[in-house]
Amino acid sequence: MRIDVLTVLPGLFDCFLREGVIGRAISSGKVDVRVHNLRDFTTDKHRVVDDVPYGGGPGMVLKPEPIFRAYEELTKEGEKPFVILTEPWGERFNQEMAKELSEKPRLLIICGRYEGVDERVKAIVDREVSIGDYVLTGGELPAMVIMDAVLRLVPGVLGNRESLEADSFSDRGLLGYPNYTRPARFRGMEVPDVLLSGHHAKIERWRKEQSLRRTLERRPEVIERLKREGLLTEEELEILRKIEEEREVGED
Ligand code: JE8
Repeated sequence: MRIDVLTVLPGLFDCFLREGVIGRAISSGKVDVRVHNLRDFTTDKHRVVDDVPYGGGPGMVLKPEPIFRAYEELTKEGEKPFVILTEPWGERFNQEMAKELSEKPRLLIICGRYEGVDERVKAIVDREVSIGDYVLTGGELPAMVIMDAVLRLVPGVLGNRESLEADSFSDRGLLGYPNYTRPARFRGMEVPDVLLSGHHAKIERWRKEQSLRRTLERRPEVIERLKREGLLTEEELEILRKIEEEREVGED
């Protein structure tokens, strides 16, 4: 997979693309990520990328010309990229979108700044994406969030140390189970005995129960949806009945 990123702040991406899982995936050549400075696509001496908004109002708007020039330059060779624009009111990013994007051969992520991009830029955008209902100072962090969630799904990127199988959200939106590692007792807090038992069936059952319990507590709407769509196994339904009975007893 190749990802091109267009931004006025390329330096923000340095550590993200050098460290950790993403850094290793790039250095090993499993993925190709290229960050482009929008100012390199200006033609004036001062490398101007923004201007005041028509109609007045606060702040500045990113001009369309440098973005279109960059798009035309970057799409001269190779496959046409799927173009993403990060902005506060875009389509909400989630695991399903991450999976969909991870299957595309090439992405171009345009990072807005200031008050955003000129509306005419949307003519080259395939999807406007938001990472949540809060306002950030620009589109670069959202671009890194999107790249992190997408690239980890590219085959070969996650090594043996990480695993997709037990991925929370990937399993029908269920939340993950609690994790523990050594020591078995830390400041009076014990690791659950079942995890020390070596009994894999019991451990799997405990983890399933913890995942359902956590999802019921924090995302009850996910449990309701899975029930409605018949996407829970008999074992999971039985566990949920037990949890709900415990809660009723606890409330009496
Ligand atoms: C951005 C953003 C995403 C999210 C993304 C791109 C470009 C006062 N103004 C600040 C209001 C409009 C946005 C201005 C800052 N900004 C924010 C985001 C985002 N994806 N989930 N929150 N914020 C840009 C400029």
